[in-house]
Amino acid sequence: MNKKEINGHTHIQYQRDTYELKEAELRAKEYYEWLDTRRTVRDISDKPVSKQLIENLIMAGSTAPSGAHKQPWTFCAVSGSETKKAIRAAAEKEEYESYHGRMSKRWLDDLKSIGTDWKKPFLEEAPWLVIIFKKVYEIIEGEKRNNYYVNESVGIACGMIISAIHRAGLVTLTHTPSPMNFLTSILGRPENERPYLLLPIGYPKDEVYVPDLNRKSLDEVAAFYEQ
Ligand code: IYR
Repeated sequence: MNKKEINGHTHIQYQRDTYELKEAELRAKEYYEWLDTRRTVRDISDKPVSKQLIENLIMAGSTAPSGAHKQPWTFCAVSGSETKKAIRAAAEKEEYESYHGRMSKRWLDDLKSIGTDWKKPFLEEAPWLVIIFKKVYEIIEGEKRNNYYVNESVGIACGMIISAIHRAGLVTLTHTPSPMNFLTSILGRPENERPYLLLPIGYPKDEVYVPDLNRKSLDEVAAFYEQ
């Protein structure tokens, strides 16, 4: 493998697969069409999912690019029923408050078509909950060192684990109880970590319904500048 030194650090030659344009176009189209079959599913079956599968999902998420390659994330995977129960109780307590006063009328109206409410049975029914924590800083040699682009990095890692979940034929939903600091205490996370997103993961229940929604068209989501 070819190597070179940059600022005293070894760089290795990038080995890549490339495709002729026609093939590349087809691969991009197929990947888009496959990603477009993903849906957020709230009815998650209690059918078991192995720890090995979850480990590989986490590793897929952890391939995300990150500011200065600090990889500022911890994926906490919960399968223990007592811990799931505690998380559900705390999340529902917060969500109850949110749905009964903390969220605006417009927000509640926007959620009507989605059909969510303060009850979160998936937090106990799903075989696994993966809670992604962002590491705002690290302590190195007793010194506090802030990480870079933490929200961007962790958001990308979440996107990558979500696509890996879809690839495995499993389902998830992006649960954001608010406030979600109860997760820090229940999971005993250190002071430099903040909860970012909770993903319950499992098989869908046998018969599941999801909102009949449309995704925005290319025209609505993109702007091209070709001059
Ligand atoms: N976090 C709450 C409310 C909620 C907010 C949005 I924006 C959604 O798209 C769905 C739900 C909850 O998890 O119910």
